[in-house]
Amino acid sequence: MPNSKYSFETISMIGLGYIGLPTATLFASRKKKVIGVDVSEHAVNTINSGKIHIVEPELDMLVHAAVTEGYLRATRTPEPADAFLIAVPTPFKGDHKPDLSYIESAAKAIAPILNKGNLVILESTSPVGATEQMSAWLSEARPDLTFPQQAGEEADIQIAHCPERVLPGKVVHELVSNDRIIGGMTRKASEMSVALYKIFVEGACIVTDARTAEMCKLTENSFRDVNIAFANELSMICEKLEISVWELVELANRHPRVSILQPGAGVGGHCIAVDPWFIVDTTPDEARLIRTAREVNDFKPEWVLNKIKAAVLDTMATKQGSTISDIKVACLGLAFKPDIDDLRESPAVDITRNLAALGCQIVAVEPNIEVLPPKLAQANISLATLDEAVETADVICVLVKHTPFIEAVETLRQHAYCIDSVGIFA
Ligand code: SAJ
Repeated sequence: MPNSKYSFETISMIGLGYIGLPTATLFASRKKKVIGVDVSEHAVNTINSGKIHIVEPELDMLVHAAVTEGYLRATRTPEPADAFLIAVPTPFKGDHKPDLSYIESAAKAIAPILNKGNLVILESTSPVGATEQMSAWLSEARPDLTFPQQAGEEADIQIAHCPERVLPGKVVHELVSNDRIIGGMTRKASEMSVALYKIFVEGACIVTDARTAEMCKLTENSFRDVNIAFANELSMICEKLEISVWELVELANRHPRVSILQPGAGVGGHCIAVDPWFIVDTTPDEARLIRTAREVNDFKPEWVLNKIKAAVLDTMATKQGSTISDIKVACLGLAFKPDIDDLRESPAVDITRNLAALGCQIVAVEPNIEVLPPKLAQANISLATLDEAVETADVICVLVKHTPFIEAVETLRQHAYCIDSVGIFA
């Protein structure tokens, strides 16, 4: 039950992306007045017309209802509210150092309209200490108000870190049902945050401090990264030893306390390939396993590319008088994981682009998109159907385990040269 000590009539979400928009919409679906803020005019206009600018199951209907019923409105300029949630990107810079500039901009944008009694929650995945840093930025901008670092429980503005932890493709369901880590800078901030999330969260809201909450989110994604790296390393070992890694993983997982993940073409997306670096950056001497796992996973696309290159050279050798531009390679899958349309930081996109740079003809098959992304818009790459690709390609490489590829496994099996980086034949 929501804590009746605190009431939130107006909630503002800063950042209307993959996390911010679904979160804002769920508050609105519980009949709260929600003001969504985003720097993108396109995002703001799309949302205000009741549509969405991202792809996420179920979200379109919810946004449409929230906007037409008048509970959700988007704007580029922040407005006063009872609670502010910040869900902006936290990428890293070239040297793997976290880039907190979006958090800084968001803090500076809301500082002028903060009122005594407000709650500010940082949801963006952040390095340990970022919530305190955000509070310091707010305090600098508003010397007339007190913040937890000065006034603790009595502060005018309460601050917390409550990381999002939902799986792309299942965001709406997981936002409601997953347990939530609530890291207040004070006990009061945690209490207020629990009351706020309980408006729509059905999972448990577990209270800790802000630094532990920050580390918890980084730990979850590092855990997955390290485990995927183990699977990827095994795949490279098995290749040398002429053992099927897929069979090996299946057999080892028959042990009651073994649960190995799946090797693939590498780790993509905006989360798992980024967040472990935040731990490495703060504790470089201690985070040896976490760093190595990142390196193993970052190397995997190069390893897959080398396998495909070898197949291309082999094929050239069998086709008398052919040059590299005569060889057609079918790249099956471009998304960063199965059955989604998201190509962000996708190893499959990088492999495809690097293959094209060799000079071969590429037919890319990605059932979840209609046009090639700008990164792949070049003369020797075309988008094709699976049937076209299988019919014409000299070499096929399966880069993503999309369902339509699994369904076509028997056809793929008959092709003379098919490189399987995701275990489609297992
Ligand atoms: N992958 C493998 N083998 C596997 C599992 C995944 O190679 O066995 C690859 C995928 O193909 C993909 C990458 O790893 O390229 C990441 O995919 P994912 O499904 O593991 O994770 P994301 O990035 O979609 O979402 C993760 C989730 N974190 C955890 O599962 C610990 C999600 O709960 C987080 O909210 C999200 O990161 C985030 O926003 O941080």
